[in-house]
Amino acid sequence: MTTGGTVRRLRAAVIGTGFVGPFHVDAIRRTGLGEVVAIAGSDAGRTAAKAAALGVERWTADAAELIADPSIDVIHICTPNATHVSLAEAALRAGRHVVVEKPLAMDGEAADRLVDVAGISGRHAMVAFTYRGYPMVRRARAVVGAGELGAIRLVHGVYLQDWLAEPTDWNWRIDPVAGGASRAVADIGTHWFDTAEFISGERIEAVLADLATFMPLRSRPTAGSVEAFAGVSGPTESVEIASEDAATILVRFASGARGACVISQVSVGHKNAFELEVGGASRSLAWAQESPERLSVRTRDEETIVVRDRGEAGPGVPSLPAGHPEGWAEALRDLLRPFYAAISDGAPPAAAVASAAYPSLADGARAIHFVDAVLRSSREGRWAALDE
Ligand code: SOE
Repeated sequence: MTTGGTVRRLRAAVIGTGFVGPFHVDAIRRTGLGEVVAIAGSDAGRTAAKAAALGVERWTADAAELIADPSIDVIHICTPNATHVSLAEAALRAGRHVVVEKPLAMDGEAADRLVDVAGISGRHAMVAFTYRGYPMVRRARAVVGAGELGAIRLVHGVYLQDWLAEPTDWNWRIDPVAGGASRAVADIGTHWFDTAEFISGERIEAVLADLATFMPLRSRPTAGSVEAFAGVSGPTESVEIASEDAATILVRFASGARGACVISQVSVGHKNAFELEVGGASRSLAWAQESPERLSVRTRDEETIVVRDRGEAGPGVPSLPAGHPEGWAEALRDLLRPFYAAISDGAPPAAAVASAAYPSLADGARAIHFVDAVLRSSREGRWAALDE
């Protein structure tokens, strides 16, 4: 979209002002294709303060007001999990393009319904699988896609955090009404699942999962909300916990490849240790989020460290020169840019989805079917298929 030789920036609004919402504000601006015209949050005072801090002029405690505003092109949904589907559905029906945080929905059925709504809306809709935005994740996908590893045998790894390691740590993700039946798997296991499939090009068809709740009681603040990674202060009450602190999961791929992952938010000393290895018949390849600018590629007799160079930046993204570390915030920017470009260019949503220009709601729904299968498997003590 151009006006008088300049690109018309898409007008975006971000709903949700907790941990991730402000990073969406930043990433939208850094795509060069969008401007943030408004934010919405559940608490008027907190939202006003965030708007001031982020330099966003308009704010509201009523998300519906932004969804209904025809001058807004794109709505970002960065709210607790339980509200993703209703907000996304309302935004799509109102004619907005949507970016939805993961996990897309509270269960597979709701996720599938939302995919259908998106399909008939004629709007672009994506789920924020941020880790796909890392240059070396895209490079890993290209290496595997070029057949350099040979037939894939094993895909395995971990996603370990420690911000919920103490019974006094709290966040809405622990509350099943806001977060859902699954916690660690829904919150970060979905990233592992999506990135494993994105890099390996393989599809997980079944899981055997064992979920663990090490702290059956936690202290919940009696007032106010606590953002992810923030400490708790003020009075608390003791509540019983049903969702998992950690999960060990065996995975089986449609091709016959096998894998496993350990997902945990209570692994002391690990902040965001997301690691993935793909082993093929002739090479194996490994990526680790905390050293995101390198890949290790091994043969039987040598290990090569592949580093990010100029070629890995997304098209049009003003990425930093190699050697100037890029990380999570840049990955979100690089994930959003093709989405905003597709809207600006008037690309049909179906074509953008078919070319995997961005992670689609169908990709988001697949990850929810993974979560459902993990819960089923752990409950019933058996292998569970994603498409049961
Ligand atoms: C908290 O576990 C969290 O912020 C997740 O919600 C994000 O998706 C992940 O990228 C980092 O950790």
